[in-house]
Amino acid sequence: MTSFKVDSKNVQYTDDAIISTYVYQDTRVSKKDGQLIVKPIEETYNFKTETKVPKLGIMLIGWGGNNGTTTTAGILANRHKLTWQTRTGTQSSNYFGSVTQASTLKIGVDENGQDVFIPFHEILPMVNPDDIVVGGWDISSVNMGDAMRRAKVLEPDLQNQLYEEMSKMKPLPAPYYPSFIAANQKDRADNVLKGSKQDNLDEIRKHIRDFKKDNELDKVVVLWTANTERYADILKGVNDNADNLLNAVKNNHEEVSPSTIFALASILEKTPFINGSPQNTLVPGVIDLAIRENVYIGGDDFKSGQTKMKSVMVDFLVNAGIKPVSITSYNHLGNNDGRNLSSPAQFRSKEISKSSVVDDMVDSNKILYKEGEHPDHVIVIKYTPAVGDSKRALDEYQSEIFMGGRNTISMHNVCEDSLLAAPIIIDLCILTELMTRITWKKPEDSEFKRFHSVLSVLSYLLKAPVVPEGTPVINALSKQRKCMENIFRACVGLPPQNDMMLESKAF
Ligand code: NAI
Ligand code: DG6
Repeated sequence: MTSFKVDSKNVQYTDDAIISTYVYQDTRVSKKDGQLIVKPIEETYNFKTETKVPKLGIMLIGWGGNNGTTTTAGILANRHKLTWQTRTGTQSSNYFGSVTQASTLKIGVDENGQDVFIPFHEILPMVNPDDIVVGGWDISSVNMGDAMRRAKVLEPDLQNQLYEEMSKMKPLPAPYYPSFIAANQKDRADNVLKGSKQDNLDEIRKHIRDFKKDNELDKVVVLWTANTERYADILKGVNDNADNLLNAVKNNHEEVSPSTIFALASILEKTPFINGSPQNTLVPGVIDLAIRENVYIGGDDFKSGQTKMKSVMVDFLVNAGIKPVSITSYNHLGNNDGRNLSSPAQFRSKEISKSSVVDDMVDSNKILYKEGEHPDHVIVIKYTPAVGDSKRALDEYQSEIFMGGRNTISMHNVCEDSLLAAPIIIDLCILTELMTRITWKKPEDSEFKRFHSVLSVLSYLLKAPVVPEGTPVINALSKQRKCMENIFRACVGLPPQNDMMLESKAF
């Protein structure tokens, strides 16, 4: 159970669930005679959260890469409470950068008018990352100990402490269809599944079943953190719906990518699937199948550094009435991700996912932007081997200010890319698992049901959030966080965080 209890008639705690009644207050807008008619509405929902935390396993595709090894090492280091020596002193394990593990949320105000915060992960019962069993696939056969050394991300003393345990972990073989990732990755591909695409799909399904059984897991989440692929063409009769896509796999169609094979295998095994890279793994046929099988999917592309800043900076500028007219973003990095992205088709996938990240903020302000107007937005990524995983991001925001003036903000951001991504991977898996335990209904319904299969509640962690068809994409970071926080508050019968603080103003 959680460290707090809500004392309200809207919440019921049973032996195995928290059941809440929540009145959703919103406004509906229509237009009449050129005027907006705004109507407050109220809808009552019931939420049920199963409180038994399962034994969770995560299977990472691209396990032997920088993100895969760093995530695994991070979980193990925390589990064993390791400390290690660095140039500047002793460092202990932590989950900094994880919104569930290292951020807090305000639960209320005490009798002295002071805010009371709890760790984010206490709002509802969540899996402790220390307990997660990690496994996965890689087209490279290198064991996880050597793969961690190859990644050159973690301090040598920590690597040495983890090497023995990690070197016993071996990535499962994976499908390698060379046209999807850069030609410069070919040398890594020595752990490859043979046979047709259908054989590969069946084999991966078996891997998921075996992993679950061998580790006595209650649940598994599968997450793609392998190389960025090129976009797959969306073809009528091939990947436009579930049946066509499953047929295309049977026919070994060339436009079915490895990541789509993994997504299909996961969905058919009733296992949630998350895409952490920018390519269009979640083609219409995958989304269709997920809805049909009632399985959660999420994507695309982890939102780690530069884009997180962008979704804060542009939100701030536009909400301050300042008009960004150009955003020019450079990256250079020297890890294997950067090497893969030096190939044009793979760079294009990343360019697409990095380009749409301010659309909702720009579209929200018709005072600053005319219909269809958009800031210039340029994305450049260069491969510079010498900087390794230490990505450098340089951004220039040029904005129009009062009376035609110009304001230029420049940023230079340096950090180890995988140390930003690993906590995001952990959050995505923990939150996805939590969502499998939350159901909802209207008071008049007899049965609780799941949310839409496309998990847009994960948007905070993703650069180009995939959302249910016809629903808005939200990129602004503060809104994305509020959405998560307020949904979880609703599950314990609490109103949304409103920040009005009337109690300290209305004396
Ligand atoms: P990496 O290149 O170090 O690791 C990728 C791994 O995937 C490699 O070990 C490779 O052998 C493996 N791989 C390639 N194709 C595969 C397949 N079909 N099946 C199984 N394994 C396969 O890259 P890194 O740095 O770990 O990044 C992984 C992905 O995450 C990239 O697509 C990157 O763009 C994306 N990403 C990374 C972010 C970060 O901050 N590090 C943020 C956003 C996205
Ligand atoms: C170069 O852009 C490498 C990429 O994998 C990025 O590191 C990744 O997409 C993170 O991007 P961002 O914009 O969230 O920092």
